[in-house]
Amino acid sequence: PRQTMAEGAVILRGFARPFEAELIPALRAIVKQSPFRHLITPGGHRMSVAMTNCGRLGWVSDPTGYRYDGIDPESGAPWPPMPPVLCRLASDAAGEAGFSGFAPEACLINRYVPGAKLSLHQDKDELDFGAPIVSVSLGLPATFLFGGLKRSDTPRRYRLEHGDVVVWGGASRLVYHGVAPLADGEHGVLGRQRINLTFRKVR
Ligand code: MD5
Ligand code: FE
Repeated sequence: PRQTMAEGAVILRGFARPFEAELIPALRAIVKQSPFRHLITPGGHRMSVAMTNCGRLGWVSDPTGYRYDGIDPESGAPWPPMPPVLCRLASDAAGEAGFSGFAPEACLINRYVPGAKLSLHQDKDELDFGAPIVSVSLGLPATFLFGGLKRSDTPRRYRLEHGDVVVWGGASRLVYHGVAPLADGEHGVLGRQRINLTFRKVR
């Protein structure tokens, strides 16, 4: 079942479920090589969401700014390569939403524990706004906040559950968005956390 949030923003409910058996072991292997860490924003705040990456480029934040980098600053080595199952999931979902041929360069992996949140922001560190962003929700459900092109636009709230995939393209690519503080709970497969995968073409 497909639901439209706005022009260019499509929720594919449960789209990742058929990939789950392959997806979760692949994520465990990535996190072994490049563990989750809490990044510091340029403003000096420690993010409540923990992050890691896979693929040729990874998103990092430190007191000097935000950027995409081929090297994990913690290990000094390249990020783990993107496993084929992740690439296939992202490309199939993009195709389903009308963006055929999506080949992600970066996969940011966000981990939310109860109470963790992501404040309203725009994703604008990429050079190619023509490409969509594909987001995969796993584990505990979250309340996603979908605002407008101004920070002051009141966001609408959407519940995103295990296996839901959202494709953001076109007109909604630069919308302010965030995640409300995660409610406590226990997920059958992932336990007390939400994992979100965000696939992007960067340049
Ligand atoms: C999350 N992550 O649930 C979200 C999923 C991030 C982030 O926001 O930057 O890591 S991606 C949601 C998203 C991406 C691009 C555009 C829009 C939403 N949007 O226009 O609403 O951890
Ligand atoms: Fe974002």
